[in-house]
Amino acid sequence: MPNPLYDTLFGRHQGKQTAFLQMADGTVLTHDMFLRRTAQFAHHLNELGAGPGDRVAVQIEKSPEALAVYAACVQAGIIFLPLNTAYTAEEISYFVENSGARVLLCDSRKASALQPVADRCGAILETLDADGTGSFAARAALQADSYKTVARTSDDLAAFLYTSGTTGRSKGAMLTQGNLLSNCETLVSFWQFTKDDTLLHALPIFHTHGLFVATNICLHTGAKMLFLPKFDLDVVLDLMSQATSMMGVPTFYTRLLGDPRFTRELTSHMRLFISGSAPLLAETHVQFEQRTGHRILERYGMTETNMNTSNPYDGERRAGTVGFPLPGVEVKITDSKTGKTLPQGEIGEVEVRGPNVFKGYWQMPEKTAEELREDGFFITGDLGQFDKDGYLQIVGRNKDLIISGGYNIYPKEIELLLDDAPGILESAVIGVPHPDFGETVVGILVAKEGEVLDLERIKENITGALARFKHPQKLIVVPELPRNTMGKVQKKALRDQYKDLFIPA
Ligand code: MCA
Ligand code: AMP
Repeated sequence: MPNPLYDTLFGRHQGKQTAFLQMADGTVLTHDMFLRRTAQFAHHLNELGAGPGDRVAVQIEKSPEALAVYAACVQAGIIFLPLNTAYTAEEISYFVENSGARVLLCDSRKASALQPVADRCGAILETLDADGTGSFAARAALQADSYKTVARTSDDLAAFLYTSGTTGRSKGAMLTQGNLLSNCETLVSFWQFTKDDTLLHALPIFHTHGLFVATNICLHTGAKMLFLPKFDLDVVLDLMSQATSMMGVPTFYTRLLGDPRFTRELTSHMRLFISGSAPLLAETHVQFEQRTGHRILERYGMTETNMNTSNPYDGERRAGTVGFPLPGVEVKITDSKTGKTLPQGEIGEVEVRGPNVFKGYWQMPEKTAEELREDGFFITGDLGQFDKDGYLQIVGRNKDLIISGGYNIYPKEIELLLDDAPGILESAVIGVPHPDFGETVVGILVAKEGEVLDLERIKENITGALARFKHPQKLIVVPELPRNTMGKVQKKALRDQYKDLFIPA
């Protein structure tokens, strides 16, 4: 029975004894070992009551086990819902409840904090640790190591990825098998990946970049992954000689450039460096070429769409641009108010359409209708323009979003918490330039009349509620927020005022 995503990424490697995953310590996993584990996981998920169309939420460390849960969900027709390992129990609670997940898998260190969440949401909690232990692994080990793949069509849902919203409420982007597969096939051929590649994989696998771009491409081609739990500069430098290619967020590349061990010699054998998830400064692009002789290939994507545009593999990779629409993907620049297509050279809203574009937001028809037009174009919230040669430049955002080290942070979520803290009249959260993360979070606070704010206490309130990467790096108290004549807070004025906070003089 066909299951296009499983057959293409996993099934085709059945029985192969080639090592496709290599850990930092040199241990390897073959396709055969991996797929046997996958089958056991699929059986156990069924045993826990999760079947086709159900959601399984997963907050586990990057590991072969985490990848096998993904594979098991695809094989069993279950919707895979990966969650950032930095999320707090409070954040996880929303995702489990909103998605109606039947099973929640977590690291055993988090089990006591997440058990009440699972109980409240009616989900079954099991543990799975990066070393292969945990209740889920132990019970799965008792299962058969082959599994009858559940039939699926391209239109069936394969994954939910939650993306925050400007209202502060996260939305579950529903991605189909066809969305993931079509994009993966396009990228394999566009970036010329083959089974002979070895990808230095230091990205997390709970987001599009590390999972549906990096991992899917390797699974599709049978390329090997040097599978690192996180971006550790020493380890990355150490393993670079074994790789042919690397994908990363701009912070990876600025950190590499900051180290004298990163040289032309170290990278001379490399085929390809790809950057995305956040803007790569033209300056970084130039420095990278001067140091290594390689031109980074920058591409542009979103959770809702996977990858939309890419600089060419052969041909000029133009700094400060995200290249051309990928084959099969249409991109247009429109007037935000009228929706009409603008002439080349004008700045407007970036809209995209293609087989890569998601199905909509889970149980949010109004939100879906606001962003996904009836004719299939998705309004990205990014502002861009095409240059005279057809390269797309992302020049800004029409949405209130901060991207820190490749992670998206929606100010509203933090503002809602700050506004609730004792003594605060109102707040504005902004992103300011940061040398390592590209942008970082700053909270601007106004106290209620006669109140003196206890900033330490305010920070503590945030700690329990929000993942660490969302915490403001600085809180600043001001007498009032700048507003325009309509009374709207002028965040641009605040960003201009505080733009040098983290930039060394
Ligand atoms: C970690 N910290 C951060 C971030 N990451 N703070 C702000 N922004 C971040 N991105 C905090 C930790 O909480 C900790 O705080 C301190 O920094 C050091 O933690 P550590 O784990 O050592 O951090 P790191 O390993 O240095 O991580 C930085 C990183 C990582 C390597 C840039 O954030 C990363 O791998 N980012 C990639 C994100 C990504 O994959 N995005 C793709 C989204 P403290 O010390 O105070 O406790 S998909 C997407 O956007 C679309 C589809 C696309 O186009 O790809
Ligand atoms: P996410 O919602 O996590 O999928 O993040 C998607 C957003 O990341 C896009 O809407 C852009 O704002 C941003 N993004 C991704 N790639 C790039 C890039 N190469 N240049 C600029 N922004 C990017």
